[in-house]
Amino acid sequence: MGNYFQPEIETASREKIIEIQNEKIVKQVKHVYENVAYYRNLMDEKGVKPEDIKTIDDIKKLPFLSKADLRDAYPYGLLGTDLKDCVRIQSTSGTTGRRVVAFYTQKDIDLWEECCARAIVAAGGTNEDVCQVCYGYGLFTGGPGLNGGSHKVGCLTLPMSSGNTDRQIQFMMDLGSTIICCTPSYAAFIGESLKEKGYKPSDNKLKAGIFGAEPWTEEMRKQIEESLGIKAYDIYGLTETSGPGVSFECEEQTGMHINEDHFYAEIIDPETGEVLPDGEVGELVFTSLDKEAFPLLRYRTRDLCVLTRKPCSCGRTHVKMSKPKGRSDDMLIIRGVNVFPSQIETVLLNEGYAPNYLIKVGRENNTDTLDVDVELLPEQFSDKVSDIQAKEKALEGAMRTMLGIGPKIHLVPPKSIARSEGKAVRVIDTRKLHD
Ligand code: DLL
Repeated sequence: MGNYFQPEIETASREKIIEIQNEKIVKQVKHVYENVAYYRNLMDEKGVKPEDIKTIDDIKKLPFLSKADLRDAYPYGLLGTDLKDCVRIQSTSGTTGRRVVAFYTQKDIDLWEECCARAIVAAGGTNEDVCQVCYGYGLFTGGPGLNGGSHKVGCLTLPMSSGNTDRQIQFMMDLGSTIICCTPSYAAFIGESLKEKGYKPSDNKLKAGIFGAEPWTEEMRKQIEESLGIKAYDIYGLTETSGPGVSFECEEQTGMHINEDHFYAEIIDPETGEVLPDGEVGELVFTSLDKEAFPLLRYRTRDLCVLTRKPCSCGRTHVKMSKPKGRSDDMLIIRGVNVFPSQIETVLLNEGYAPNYLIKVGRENNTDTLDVDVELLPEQFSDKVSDIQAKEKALEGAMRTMLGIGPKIHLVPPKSIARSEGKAVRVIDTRKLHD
């Protein structure tokens, strides 16, 4: 049995959870129908009235919301309260062509921070910890969310934000940080920088890391755990539903517990919209059960994963989601074959390379091309061309086995691929420019 931030709810019986969800969904649908004209219209088009929603199972009757709806309704169209009741916005970077602006009342922020506090406690956090938050602060939800959670747990919080890695390391060492929160790619970079400065993993006081905001593989977890000397926990969330803390890993690390008292999760077939049973891979859909200012119902995340309700040794009863395999829109279709960047990462780390790579997809003579730049570690570097070529061939073979198609591998010198301080950019797909 672990420690919990809110034991009554985190270990509540299934009956109790369903009772809470039944009660909240009725209230929430009424709130949305009365206050969000955009969604009221979608419900009217579907012929669904708030009275039709009597239990959480009735949620299937409601229409979905998608990124396209968010774009259409930008900026105020999905607001559920008066602006005077909102105290903050957060937003996404908009790098994938979408800019989401989410609104929060004070209550929304309190509940969000509680979700992050649950994640920190699940990773072993207490008020004796020093929690270094190096997710970006500002519009991105990572910094503010974990910062708020860390305060609620009572940790000494270091609001570092991302970047300035020398300063991160200095504070980590001087103030004895015990928990670090950042993207997994930045954690890998911090590990690399520590080593370069001559520190061993045992030289720092870190015990746990809370990493998310981008897909990362089990191989990457192992690599980070070794380089920092910690246990690495996954955390998931998205701006549309609040930010980090929608779900988080406990010590069992077999999936992330979804905070089911606040977020109702469904898995659907992305093609047909049909709800799939536990255990099947599909698109994750969330309903915010109690958000006031930005109350999205049946929001399609595009993240692909699996739900499981197997009992967990940590004592938490909330449903677990698997690590997202990637977003359905991150999946590359190359010469008809589905390729996830995470598969490429798995091969690279298994073959002894560092997680510094860049996937380049293009089109030549109407055929898709797949090239991967892979950075050599200093000890792998050789100035003999034949050595490098042999390594490239070996890696191409391993990739072909995993992916079903063979990419062209280019081994590049140490330090030649840009490091990430936030969400790593791992793929450049120039086909899109010509489509
Ligand atoms: O990335 C919120 C967050 C901040 C989560 C810090 C965890 C830690 P967005 O920028 O809106 O919000 O991006 C959300 O990132 O739909 C997933 O595709 C991806 N994502 C988030 N967490 C994970 C994770 C934040 N643990 C999008 N594993 C989501 C894989 C993740 N993908």
